[in-house]
Formats: sequence, C-alpha cells, structure tokens
Amino acid sequence: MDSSLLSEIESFFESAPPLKDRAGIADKLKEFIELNSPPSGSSRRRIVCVTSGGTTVPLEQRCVRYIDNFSSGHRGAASTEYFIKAGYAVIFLYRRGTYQPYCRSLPDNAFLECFEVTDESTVQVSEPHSEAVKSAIRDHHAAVAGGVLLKLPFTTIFECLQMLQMIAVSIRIIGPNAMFYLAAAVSDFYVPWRSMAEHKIQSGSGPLDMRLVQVPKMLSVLRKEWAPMAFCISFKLETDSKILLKKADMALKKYEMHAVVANELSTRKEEVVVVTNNGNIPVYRDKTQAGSDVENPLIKLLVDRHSAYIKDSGT
Ligand code: 9Z3
Repeated sequence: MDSSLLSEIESFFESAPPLKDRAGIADKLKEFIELNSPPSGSSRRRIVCVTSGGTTVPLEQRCVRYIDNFSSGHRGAASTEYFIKAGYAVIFLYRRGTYQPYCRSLPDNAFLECFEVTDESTVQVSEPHSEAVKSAIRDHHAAVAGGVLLKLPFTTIFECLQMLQMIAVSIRIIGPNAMFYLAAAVSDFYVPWRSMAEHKIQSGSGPLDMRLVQVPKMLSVLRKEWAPMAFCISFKLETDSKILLKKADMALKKYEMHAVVANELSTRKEEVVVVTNNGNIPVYRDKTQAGSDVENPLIKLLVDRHSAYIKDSGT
C-alpha cells in the first residue's frame, strides 16, 4: 500500500484524542463475536458492521463548535433491521441522536406523544401508537437479548474511525463471513487534534481562517490490512446526478470495494444503484406497498451477493 497514505493514517490515529472506554468497547466486541461465531461451533452467524449517521469535526478541543456531515441515520437503522431478519448479527456503529433500529416509525417526541398519564400512578400508551410502541420494544429486546445487536455510539470523526478500526481487526477472524456496510457520512476534512485551539475560538478578532486537512481514505486500509477477507460495501452520495455513477465506479475501483451503493440526496429513499464490477443494478422502493422502503430489496440483494462471495471463497 502507498506509504504516504499509511503515514497519513498513522498520524490521524496518533493525533486523535484517546477513545473513552476503549477497554470496555474491546470487551463488548470480543464477547459479541465469540457469541455469534464460536471458534468451535456449528451455529456461526455472519456478522455485519453497519455504520450510520454523520461524523462531526470539532473545531476546538473543548468543543463548542463543529462541522457536521448530513445523515439522519434512517438508512443504517432500517438496514440493520433487515440484516437481523436475514439472520445476521449486527454491530451498529452510529452517530448519537440519529435514527435507531426498530424505532423508525415512532414520532420524534415519542416519549411525550406515545404515552399518557391516566391517573396519578398510571402511564399508558396512547391508542394510535400502541402497535408501534409494542413492536419497537419487542423487536429491540429480542435482538439485544438474542445477542445479535451490538450498538456502539460515536459523535466525532475520531471516535468513529477508531471504533471502525477496532471492529475491523476484531472481526477479521471470521474471514469472508464478515461484512461492512458503510452508510455513515464520514467527513472528508478535519482539524488535527494537535493544531486545534484548546478553548472556544473568540469572535472579536474578525473573520476566521482555518485550515482543514484531508481525512485519509480508510477504505483502502480496511480492505487491505484491517479485514482483507471481509465483504465491503461503501456508499457514494452526490447531489448532482450527472456525476454520481462515475464517482461511485471510481470508488469501487480505487478502494476495491465489492459494491458501491450510489444515491442522490433528494431521491435516496426511492432508489439507489448498486455499482459492481459486473454492472450496475438499480434498486427501487416498491411504491405499490404502503410503508415500504428501498432498504428491503437492497439488503436482499446484498445478502445474496454476500452468499455468493462466501461460496466463492470456499469456506
Ligand atoms: C450515504 O450515502 C447514505 O445512503 C445517506 C443516507 C447518508 C445518504 P440517511 O442517513 O441518508 O438515511 O438520511 N452514505 C455515505 C455518504 C458519504 O459520505 N459517502 C462518502 C462519499 O460519498 C464515501 S464514504 O464520498
């Protein structure tokens, strides 16, 4: 691999603030992987790491201001549900405060809107929401109690990429049974921790000049070093549909992804195009079905592709 990229990656991680509770996260990962893929067991599940939501780039060490990347987390949350339905164990690496699996159909203010106080000591679910609340609680509990959903939150680009690296090196032992589904919107530029102001930047001294450094592309190192056997799906988001497929194809080749899901911001809930070395496959939401989403057919397609990949790799 390109040695300048390797040194950029090294300096990104070296300069990053240490991850809070690294040891606790490592324990959770170890336990989750052992449970779902016991070294000497026949009941091995495939494990997918779904990344979801946008990363922030802090501008101050004691952060008051930050740059953010757009993503509601809906794609990641919906996809997680479909992966679990398909028999996968999911490591859900998500931005705090974004959509969560099984809670997508609840209103924004779920706590206040779904419940009512009937007398001094009783809180009950208000009727229009009772089915949605019941199934959210039931399905979420089943996934967590069944040991097939591990949720790891991040806020900054530093936390997100440090955890992605930990996940990748811990699931490499399951080889081609591992999948990465990288739907998070990851910042392209960041302020290195060491050159970042410690305290809140003062506004009295006129316009703010700030130099942002390019975030080294972790996709190459994920594919080549961290988890070389894993099946890797990345996403390409554009607002200009004219350049979307070309950019997705460039990413496919440059980072040696197994597929790149191309989507345009305004139509992302209706259609995506799965770009592969054997051609492009458009995937649409089934408009004839109320409440349908594009993630349902998308995950079906990717699960089939993953099965073929596992078969090809002879395990
Ligand atoms: C995506 O393209 C996701 O599909 C969306 C999902 C973020 C658009 P929502 O969370 O939206 O349901 O609201 N994610 C990847 C975005 C991204 O930043 N990709 C990078 C790029 O396009 C490559 S890693 O350059």
